[in-house]
Amino acid sequence: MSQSASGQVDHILTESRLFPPPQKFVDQAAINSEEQYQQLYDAAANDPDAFWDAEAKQHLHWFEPYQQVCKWDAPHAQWFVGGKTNASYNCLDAHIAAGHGDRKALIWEGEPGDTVTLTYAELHEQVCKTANALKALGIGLGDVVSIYMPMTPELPIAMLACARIGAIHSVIFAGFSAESIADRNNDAGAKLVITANGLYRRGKVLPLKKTVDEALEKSPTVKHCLVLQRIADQDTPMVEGRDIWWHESVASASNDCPATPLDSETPLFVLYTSGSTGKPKGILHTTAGYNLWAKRTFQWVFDHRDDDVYWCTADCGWITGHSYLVYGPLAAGATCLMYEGAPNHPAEDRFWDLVEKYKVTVMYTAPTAIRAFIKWGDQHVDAHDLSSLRLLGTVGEGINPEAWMWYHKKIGNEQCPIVDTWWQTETGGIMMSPLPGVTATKPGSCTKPLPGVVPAVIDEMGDEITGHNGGMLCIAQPWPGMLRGIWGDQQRYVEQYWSKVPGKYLTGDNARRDEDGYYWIMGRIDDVINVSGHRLSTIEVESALVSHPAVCEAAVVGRPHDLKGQGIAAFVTVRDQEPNEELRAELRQHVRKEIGALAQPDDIRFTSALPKTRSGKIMRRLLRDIAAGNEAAGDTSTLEDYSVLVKLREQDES
Ligand code: 6R9
Repeated sequence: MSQSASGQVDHILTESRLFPPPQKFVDQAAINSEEQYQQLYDAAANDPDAFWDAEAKQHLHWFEPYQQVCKWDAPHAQWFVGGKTNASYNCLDAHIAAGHGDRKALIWEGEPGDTVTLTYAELHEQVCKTANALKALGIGLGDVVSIYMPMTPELPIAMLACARIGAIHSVIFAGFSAESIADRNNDAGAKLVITANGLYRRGKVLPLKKTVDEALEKSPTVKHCLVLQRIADQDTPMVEGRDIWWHESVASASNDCPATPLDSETPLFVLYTSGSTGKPKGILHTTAGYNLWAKRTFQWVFDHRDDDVYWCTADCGWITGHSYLVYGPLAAGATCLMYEGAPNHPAEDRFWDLVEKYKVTVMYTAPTAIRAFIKWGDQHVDAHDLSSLRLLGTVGEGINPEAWMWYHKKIGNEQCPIVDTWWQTETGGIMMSPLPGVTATKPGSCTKPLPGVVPAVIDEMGDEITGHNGGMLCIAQPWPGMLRGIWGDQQRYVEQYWSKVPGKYLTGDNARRDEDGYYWIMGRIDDVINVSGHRLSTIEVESALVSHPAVCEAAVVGRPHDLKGQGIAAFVTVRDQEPNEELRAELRQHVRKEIGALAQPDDIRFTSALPKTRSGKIMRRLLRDIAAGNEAAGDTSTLEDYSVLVKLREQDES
């Protein structure tokens, strides 16, 4: 093997299994032929203005028409310029106007088992009352509202109430520290924080309001705090003049609150996402383009039908919760299941219990959850009837082919297509994914771009890679759901996304395109490992490890190596067995056999858990520091469980 050409990433793992959609699925799918997909794709690529004009007219409500479909002043885009719409109207009023007010919008279950069901008409009423309560607190057009809440119905209600009056929401994962909340409040200039007096997590109560109180000591822009009483008998000190109970102010508010006609480019929300170094950045999305992208990608990718019970397991604190629990499905009139708590409470079968109980038809979750289910054992799945499921989705990380196969067989009973959806906070919605009634899937590939998405794979010299090796994944044309900037830092927006490859959006991921035009995400650009001049992708080595029956999860990073430049360090969790030297040798041999000597890890460290973000992504950056024997540096605020890092460090010292 010669050294990687022009900084391309070598491709070493071959996955040749192919799964065409089951005929039963094809027969009922809205888009069910390759020709249909190609027609849509070509129409959007050849004449984007005409394509998106027709889409926007058909799929959004317009109080006033727009004058221009897309104004592209690179790298700044405006979509549906001069038009007036409202995302809350599109998600609620539009369905009531169409006579579907009685349709179920949200079916919610709390961790303790309490439930709430809201029809579109009922959700509309709650949103209107909440919007009026916000107005009474002085919130209006352009004001930023931080939302730090449990996964209760009031969370999407608060988001939609902001959208209804042109306030900008900034949802913060309920789990972040007081320091992180204050940072986000200050960066965005938030005027109000909405929270709850507590949150159930694995049967325990986390005192959210206490954390917010601490944050508010360092958040001078915040004037009020609206507090949901999630926990009945919890002592909750309220600050006179600042803190207001949700049940007092919302209950007494009027239910009459027409949606404000908002300019298409009115900011809808900021969502903070961690940079690999430095402070988190507030990704800005605006009203019309984002709403259209979330709605249409939802309909295309999940083949949405009115009788579906759709369940996205993501938290609203993550972009997936914004686009595929709130704005996409509600704009499409879907019935959404929402669950408050942990997947292993009271037992490891909670998700399957919910699927059976609510007859979920479409389920969208993350590889990290799938790997946890595998680890917990098949008996939890076997105890439930999952025959209502017709479609499965994943998002957040690459899915290792063996985890894909488990999802396909064990959860999908080989009857459900799997949509592996690649996208980012910045893209607003799904960019690449199979269309479930069309695309034959390959485990580990997000397959093809959606209409309107023009990907390009670029090498270090800035040239497009036409072969099958990997390079920087870029997007060559603006699309309606794209971010409009980084809050308060337009220069960082230009530098980070538009400077390295001129004229193209830099995703920060590496990818390769195979012989069939399928895309394979190879991990973050920063995570590439350079072994003796060969550039290897983390996911391929990880997938080779995970294909060994003893391995549950694997994270692979580069570490300094005297001879090779970088050596490979693998952090591995195993399924029900005690790891030992024999297994370590066997795993090295296994990787050698699967993908070659070059990719054989120099160190394998067994661990009980990997450091992850709150949305479940493995934080390889921290592992890199540990593998190199350094203190983990940089931002650790997004780490889900700090004790994992501490344990790994201790192991290192022992
Ligand atoms: C939606 C979301 C974005 C990053 C992205 C990539 C990784 C997401 C993926 C995937 C491989 C997939 N990622 N989906 N990698 N296959 N299907 O996750 O947004 O939290 O901003 O993360 O996640 O690395 O660049 P966000």
